[in-house]
Amino acid sequence: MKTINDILKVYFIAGTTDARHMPLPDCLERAIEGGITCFQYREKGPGALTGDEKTKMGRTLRDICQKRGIPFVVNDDVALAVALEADGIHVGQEDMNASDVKSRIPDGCFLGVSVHSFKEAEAAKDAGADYFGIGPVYPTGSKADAKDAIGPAGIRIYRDAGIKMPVVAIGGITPENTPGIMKAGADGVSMISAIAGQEDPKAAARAFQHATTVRT
Ligand code: 3NM
Repeated sequence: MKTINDILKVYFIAGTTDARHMPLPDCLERAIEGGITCFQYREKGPGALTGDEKTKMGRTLRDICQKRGIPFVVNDDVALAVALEADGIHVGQEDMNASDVKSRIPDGCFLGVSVHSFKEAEAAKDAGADYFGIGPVYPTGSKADAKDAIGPAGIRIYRDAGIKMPVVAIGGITPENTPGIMKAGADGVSMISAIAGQEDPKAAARAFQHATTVRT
């Protein structure tokens, strides 16, 4: 059985506007062929789908993930996560209270929380988080309100503080900078543009799969 650490390894995140060279479902199929270990549907920003269109897209993406045995995670939208019987939900600090979310999701649906400090990490753990998303490690063009980049050292401080929660790093991550992030103590890397923005999402995903397993 897959552990949460296995799932976090190459954690692809995207919404419809992030897929630059093809429709998102095609991009997801190719990313799966390349070896992603998890997919998060994050429909945000200008041009994002809403309402029925969002639900319909979510169902299409969930079906692709289900068919290929890849965990399907919904960003921030508990009602959608429950309706689509998602494998997981991810929430940011601004978006929703993690303990509220925990109380509304079924047993077996895992909970990821974005954290930016030890205090937030403790609160997320108390709320029942299954993993932390920590970033931005590097500057990102994919999130309008991203904080300052913390570098791999910003991941290591959580490990040095004795925090053992599974961690996925985020923000400006490429196959090239992945080994240093893993070495700093991350269990996996998550990315939007480095897969969704590429002409060949399969090759991009494969490069990440390789970069998370090489020893430095
Ligand atoms: N959250 P890219 S950075 C969704 O710091 C998200 O919490 C972040 O996109 C955080 O891989 C980010 O294209 C965007 O840099 C990541």
